[in-house]
Amino acid sequence: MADRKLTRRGLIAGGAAAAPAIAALHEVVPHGGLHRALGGHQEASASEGGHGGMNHANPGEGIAIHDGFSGAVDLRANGFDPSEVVRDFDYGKTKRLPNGRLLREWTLVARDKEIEVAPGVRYPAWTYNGRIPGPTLRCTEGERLRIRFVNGSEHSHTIHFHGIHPDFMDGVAGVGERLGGGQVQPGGEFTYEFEAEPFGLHLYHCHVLPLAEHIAKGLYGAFIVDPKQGRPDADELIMVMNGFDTNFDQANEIYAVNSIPFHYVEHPIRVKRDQLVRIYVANLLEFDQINSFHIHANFFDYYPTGTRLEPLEYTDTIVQGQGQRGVVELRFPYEGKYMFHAHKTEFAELGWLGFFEVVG
Ligand SMILES: [Cu+2]
Repeated sequence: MADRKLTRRGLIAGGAAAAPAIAALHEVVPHGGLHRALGGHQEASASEGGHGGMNHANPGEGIAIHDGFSGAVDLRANGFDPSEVVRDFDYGKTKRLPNGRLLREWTLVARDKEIEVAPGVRYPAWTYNGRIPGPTLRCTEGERLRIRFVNGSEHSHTIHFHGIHPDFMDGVAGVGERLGGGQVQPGGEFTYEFEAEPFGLHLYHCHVLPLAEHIAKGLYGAFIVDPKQGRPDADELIMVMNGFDTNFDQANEIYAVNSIPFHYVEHPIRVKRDQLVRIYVANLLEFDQINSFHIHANFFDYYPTGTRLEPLEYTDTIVQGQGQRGVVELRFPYEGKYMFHAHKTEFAELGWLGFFEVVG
């Protein structure tokens, strides 16, 4: 379906320009929403009267929780599963330096790779280590960090880390070249090295022009610097809010956390009642002005950028621009299923929607 020229903005705007496209969708999906049409017509016909592949995850009511994609993506072929990504923190390898400090090392490889971003929708992505988001790199403030970047892609890339470091370690095309940094050509490599500071939830992403394309294609990930004293014990989760422009019209047709739309509807994130849950939430979404994060039937403490140990807000909804991120902490006092989604409801209907399953 990736070759189907479906323009979501045109559809939402409605009017004469959108009418032919809407008519075409209705031929394919008689009772379907515009986003269901993205899911492929074979599955869509099976969804008539049954609301697609979602009901089996919610037996009993027979009422759809969303009007989303039918079928499932091939997670094995993609090489990453959002149910694992959500708790996957990459601490790299460490060794003690002669001066007593800890050196922490990773290798990140840029690779061009096709990712099935919704059932039947294959997207020609650019990845770090074959996944989107890239590995969630995790360290502790004050450590020395060394990240070897190997460019196995057919395009030039970099890794630009958020944090505090000298310019030639900033991974920006046109800045670091005098010392071997800057743009890394296909087949080339560069090793970034800097201090882990400040503590908080940060990001890394490619910084080669056109920047929107290099980010939208998938070259980004989360970068957590833990405070020296640590944070209270918790069940920790990473949620990178993102999306995909599957028809290359500079607007997303698909929205998600950790890449696969509605994944956490079909596979709710299981947490324990009364346990502290800490969610690292980052917005890497390209093209849209804002993103947001909302949890149902609960409130949370919010630490913007995670750079202070005192929460700034007690709320149930936050808004983030691209590159903004923060730490969410909460406990679920009741067992059951609790929705979380973008309170940019358009995004929720296009995939940015999931559930916690709270167990005793
Ligand atoms: Cu790039």
